[in-house]
Amino acid sequence: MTTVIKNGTVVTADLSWKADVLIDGGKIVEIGDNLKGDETLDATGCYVMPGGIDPHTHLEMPFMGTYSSDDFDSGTRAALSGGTTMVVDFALPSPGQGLLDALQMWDNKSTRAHCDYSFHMAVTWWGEQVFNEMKTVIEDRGITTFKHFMAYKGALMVQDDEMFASFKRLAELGGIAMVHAENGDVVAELQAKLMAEGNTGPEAHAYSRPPQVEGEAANRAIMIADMAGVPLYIVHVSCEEAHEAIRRARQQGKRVWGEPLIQHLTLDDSEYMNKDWDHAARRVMSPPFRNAKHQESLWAGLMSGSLSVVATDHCAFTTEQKRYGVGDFTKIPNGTGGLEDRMPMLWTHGVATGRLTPEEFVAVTSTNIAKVLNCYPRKGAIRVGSDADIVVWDPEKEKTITAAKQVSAIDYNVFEGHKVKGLPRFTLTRGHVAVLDGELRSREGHGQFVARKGATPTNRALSTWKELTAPRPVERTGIPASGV
Ligand code: DUC
Ligand code: ZN
Ligand code: ZN
Ligand code: ZN
Repeated sequence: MTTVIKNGTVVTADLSWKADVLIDGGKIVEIGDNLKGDETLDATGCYVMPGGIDPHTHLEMPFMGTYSSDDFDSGTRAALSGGTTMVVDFALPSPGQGLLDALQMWDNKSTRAHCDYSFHMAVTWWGEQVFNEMKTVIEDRGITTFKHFMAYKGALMVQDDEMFASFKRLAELGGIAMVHAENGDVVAELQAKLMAEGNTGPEAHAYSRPPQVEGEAANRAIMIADMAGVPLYIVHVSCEEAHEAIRRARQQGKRVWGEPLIQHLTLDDSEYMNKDWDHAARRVMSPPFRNAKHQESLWAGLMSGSLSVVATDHCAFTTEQKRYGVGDFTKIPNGTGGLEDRMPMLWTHGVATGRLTPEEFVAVTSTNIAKVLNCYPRKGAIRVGSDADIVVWDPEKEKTITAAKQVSAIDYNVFEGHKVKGLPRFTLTRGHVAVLDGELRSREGHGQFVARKGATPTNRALSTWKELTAPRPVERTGIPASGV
């Protein structure tokens, strides 16, 4: 059965034009005028865009003594309802656990996915087994992006020597390094000091993770990546200090990308001052929300191209889970939701305000990350031969975000009460219409794993440059006799 999307405006990262889109067998087979199919979706007044890709989720993630509450079932349903058609989740070995072993756990969880997905691998410890398995993970499993936590001391954090060893291995294997950039040693000291002083509430979470801890770690990771010769992707960039480091690195020709989150773009640190403990604790995530100065920096980064991708770090905990940290803010599970709201919030606060063009919106929600991850143009494109992961976007459709109507499994929404204008009329995952006029008709298990290849064009360019500029011995004519 073929499906045709009619009368819409196709919007890609570099061009918009009026055209119909014909889909067969889960792929886009034709783009043009007056196309016909067995099933017709009317896109009059709408933009026909590549479905969103959220490259940063934690679904059913074991963390801080519990599991995040959205799993691959509710999480990917939430994604589709908001126009996101692919998620990339972090497979997280516990310290000492092998990479392949951890992957098996993520394979088991992800069988429930309603949309396509891929994984990043986390390097949470270092040893010969990790070194060896990295090759298998990249070459046999198609997972090429490896995250390093510079925070969460005593749990997920890795030291500089471990990070340098891992980065060098990735450079050799054609992988990409990712970091959670916060100085975990300093955070641990600040947490202990705040607690000792009786600063136990959720606001102290923000005090313990000032922009300096993020800026320092971002700079350090950039320098270590440069010395290892590996491209670097910095997740959840929340402040000017980290953005500045990325901006400078990119201007110097370093291969670095920065990823702000929709939460940091649209919510600020005044949330932690709320008199209601639950309200504040529900917004505890790392890095924490920042003030308007930092938010403007992030927006400017998206507008100028120094920041490349908008994600969510979707890691949803219920109010009950958040209350593990009553009396001790360091025990509040870190994480907020956003999968369902990323696209409408970014459209409302980005495109409708004139900060972003529709084409730039497509770039930062889909195309840029598809290129970084090396799954473009299968994903992130409206193009003949691409997967029919498509969102038909109605710029006039409005709603007020509320937990009462969300798909996510938790009992609140950090964007509660925000009005959004710009929502999916249809969302298609490999041709299957998962959202039809706002109604969710997704299928559990429809989602497929997206394997990716390493040695991307960026990897190859960087390794060529590093080889060309590597230290070489000077060839001398007259070498004096040894002095001994
Ligand atoms: N930050 C969060 O807030 N949650 C999950 C992991 C992370 O780095
Ligand atoms: Zn992180
Ligand atoms: Zn994360
Ligand atoms: Zn808003």
